[in-house]
Amino acid sequence: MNQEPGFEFWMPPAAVGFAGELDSLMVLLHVVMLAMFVIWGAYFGYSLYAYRSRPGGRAVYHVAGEKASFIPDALVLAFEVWLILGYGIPLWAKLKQETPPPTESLQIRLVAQQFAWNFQYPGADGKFGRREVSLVSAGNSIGLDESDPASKDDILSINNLHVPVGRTFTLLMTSKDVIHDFQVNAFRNKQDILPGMMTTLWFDPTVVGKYEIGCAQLCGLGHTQMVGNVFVDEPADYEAWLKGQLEMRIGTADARRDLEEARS
Ligand SMILES: [Cu+2]
Repeated sequence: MNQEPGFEFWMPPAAVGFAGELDSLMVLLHVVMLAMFVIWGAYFGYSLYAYRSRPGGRAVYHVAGEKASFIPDALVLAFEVWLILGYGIPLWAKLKQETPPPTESLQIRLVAQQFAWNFQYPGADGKFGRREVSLVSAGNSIGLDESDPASKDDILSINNLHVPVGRTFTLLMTSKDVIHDFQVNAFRNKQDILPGMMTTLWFDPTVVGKYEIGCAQLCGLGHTQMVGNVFVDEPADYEAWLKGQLEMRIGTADARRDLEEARS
C-alpha cells in the first residue's frame, strides 16, 4: 500500500493511465488563466495610473492615427476554441463515449445500494449470472439466481473491488434504490449510477495500491458511510484473491444446501 494520506499541494496522486492527459488540461487551464489575470491586471493598473485625473486634463476618446488591436482578443479566442474542440471534447469522448470492448477490458458489474457497493465478477465463463429482484434478501444482496449455470462461478464482493494492475477494466453499473455515484480520486473519472439503467466507467490502473471509493451523490442518511476500497493488485495477488473468493462462495453455497437438505 503505497498511498500516504496527507497534504497535497496540487492534484491528488493518480493511479490510472489517462490521468496525465486530464491533469495536463487542469495545469494548462490554470497556468493560462493565471497569466491572463496577471497581464490584464498589470495593464489595468498601468492605465489607472497613466490616465489618472489631472488638473486641466480632458478625456480623449479618439487619438488621430491610432487603431484598436484585435490581436490579444483573437489569441484568447483561438486558445479557447482549441481548448474546447481540440482538447476537451476529444478527451471527454475518449473517457465517456469510447468504452473499451469487452474483449479488451475486464468486465465487472456494480450494483449500488443504500449504503454499499456490490461487485459481481463473471468468473471463468465470462458470463454474469442472472439477477432477479424477487431473490434479493439479506444473504443475497444483488438477487443472484443460483440456479443459473452462468452464476456458478461468479464472485461477489461487498465494498471491496480488486483489479489487476496494468489491465483495463469496465464497471457496468446500476442501482437498487436511489442515484449513487462512483468516485475514486486517484482514478479521476466518476459517474452517476441510476436505478433501472446501466451506466459504465472504465479505468486503466497503473499503480498498485489501495484507494478509497466514495459515493459522490447525496443518497440518504448513510451517504457518508458509503465507503469502499479499490485494491489495485499485482496480477498474481489478484488471481489468488479471486480463487479465495470463489472457494468461499462455493463453501457457503454447499453449507446452505446441506442445511436445507437436513431441514427437509
Ligand atoms: Cu450513495
